[in-house]
Amino acid sequence: MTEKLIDTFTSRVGKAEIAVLMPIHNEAETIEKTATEFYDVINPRMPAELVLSEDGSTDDTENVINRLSEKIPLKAILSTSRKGYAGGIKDGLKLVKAKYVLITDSDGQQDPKDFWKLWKLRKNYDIVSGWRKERADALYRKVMSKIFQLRVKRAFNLPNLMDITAPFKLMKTDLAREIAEKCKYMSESFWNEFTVRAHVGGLSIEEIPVAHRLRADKSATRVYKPWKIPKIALAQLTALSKLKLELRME
Ligand SMILES: Nc1nc2c(ncn2[C@@H]2O[C@H](COP(=O)(O)OP(=O)(O)O)[C@@H](O)[C@H]2O)c(=O)[nH]1
Ligand SMILES: [Mg+2]
Repeated sequence: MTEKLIDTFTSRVGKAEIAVLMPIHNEAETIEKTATEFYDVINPRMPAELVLSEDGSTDDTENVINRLSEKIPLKAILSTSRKGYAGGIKDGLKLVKAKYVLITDSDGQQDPKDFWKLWKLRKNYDIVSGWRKERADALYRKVMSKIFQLRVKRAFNLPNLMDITAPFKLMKTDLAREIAEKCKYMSESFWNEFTVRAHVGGLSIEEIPVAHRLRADKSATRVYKPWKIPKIALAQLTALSKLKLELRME
């Protein structure tokens, strides 16, 4: 695996209170638009440390990020081998210097304007999470997600959260790092494991309704391809058992 770091942020901006971290895999069509949209929405009011965590892309993503780093200040980690969603987030968090981090998908499904709704509440809760009230995903994807979230909620006695896996979460960076480092079973269902560990650790979680849009390139999910569903479902159930076992043993 070869890894490359880009940093046009530190010399041009230096410091920021908020970082926006995006995991990226094969997003050549979307990443420029998504990152620029976040930059344009947050930057007029305060500097934002954009951190792009890319791995394993086989399209033009790397070149797009290289070019983008000349246009807007950002940090990026680019890796030739795929780390999975969880791996991308964990490695991206290592680059973050800001006190708070918004972790959001890079495919344009989240609306950057919703950031301000979460930001207002950052001091009231440990984690502020965007609830996709009207989720713009394929039906099979929504059903699968709902069923697994219900199982997770039941298994760990979680409060009645509406959208555990919402990929739009704001929290202190130290906290994000601490919980993410513990997550080891659910790579693709990362937010399920993350939320369970946060709950077990006694953290407060608040959900705020946010918009959810079609992918910016109108393509399908990078992770939950229909033909991968049986394998993913099995992996999720195995991971759930392992997590149960670990947390019961503590
Ligand atoms: N770094 C990294 N990001 C990934 C990986 N797989 C998916 N992503 C990113 O994670 C986000 C969610 O993926 P997506 O396919 O949209 O999943 P869905 O929205 O849950 O259906 C997107 O921004 C992807 O680019 C991966 O292996 N590594
Ligand atoms: Mg998506």
